[in-house]
Amino acid sequence: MNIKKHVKRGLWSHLMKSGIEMGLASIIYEVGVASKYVNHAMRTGDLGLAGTSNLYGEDQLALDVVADEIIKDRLDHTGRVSRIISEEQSEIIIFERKNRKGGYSVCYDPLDGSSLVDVNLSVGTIVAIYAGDDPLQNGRKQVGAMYVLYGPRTTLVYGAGNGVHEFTLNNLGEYVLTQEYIQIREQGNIFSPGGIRRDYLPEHEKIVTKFEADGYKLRYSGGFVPDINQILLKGGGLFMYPATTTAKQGKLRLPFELNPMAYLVELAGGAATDGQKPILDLDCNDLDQRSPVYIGSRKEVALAAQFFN
Ligand code: P6P
Repeated sequence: MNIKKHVKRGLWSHLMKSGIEMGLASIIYEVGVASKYVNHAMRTGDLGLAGTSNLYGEDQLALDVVADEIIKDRLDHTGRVSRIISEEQSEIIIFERKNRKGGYSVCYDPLDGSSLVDVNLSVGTIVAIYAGDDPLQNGRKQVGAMYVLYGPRTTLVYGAGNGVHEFTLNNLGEYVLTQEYIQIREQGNIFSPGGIRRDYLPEHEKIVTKFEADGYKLRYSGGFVPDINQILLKGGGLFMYPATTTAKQGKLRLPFELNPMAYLVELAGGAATDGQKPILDLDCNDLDQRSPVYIGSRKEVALAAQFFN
């Protein structure tokens, strides 16, 4: 039996063959290690409240806090990360420099959409990686980004300048390559409207009406990671979370939700804007900076932009 065709390429082997710098590879790999513990905690642990709240005044689930601690610990373990921003932390965390040459900074959302876990819907970890000691950089400066989707299958998607690749966690606890050089179609057939219709501003109201009139299917799970993953892997489309009358800057955070997903979507041939300007060109000045977002297939992002001009 030719064993080779049954042994798929693992995450570390793929990272090594990709030629990316060892420190960056170890960060991506260690987030993969952390995700296995997060995955386990989610499927076996207590989902109660942690009795604390984050920067946004949101009650932290025990799972949010556990996921944040696990990922923070693994990033520290790499010895190559000097500063991190986490959705669960209220300030930039600095790791003392243990002879860390060529450090990286990481922005991450440990468990985006975590409140969906207790109704058994999919959630995810989102990570942006920068060279140097500043995690609040313009998204275009990212050297890599990734997400882990905890769904019926646990999958890890990463990009570091040379394609976007998907790995699936197998029963042996290994991430094995399942899709390589993922490309988003120029045009799709699904759309995620975001927000609450009564709060829409006129431009977004017209965009949503247009996509409905053109027969796009509405797909919106309440989880950014599964919704983006569907667009990335199932033929394109458009995810939106708009500015509204109650949230002029929208809801999603630039450092650890929008920048990493915009990096991956652009690397896969898609686009991501705030309605007009590319997400990756927005200056990132605050941990809790938000922006409206239109992200997915180039044709649909361009169509939405027409309503803002
Ligand atoms: P809404 C989850 O809380 C999240 O940050 C994203 O994962 C998701 O896309 C969005 O908020 C959903 O927001 O207002 O529809 O519940």
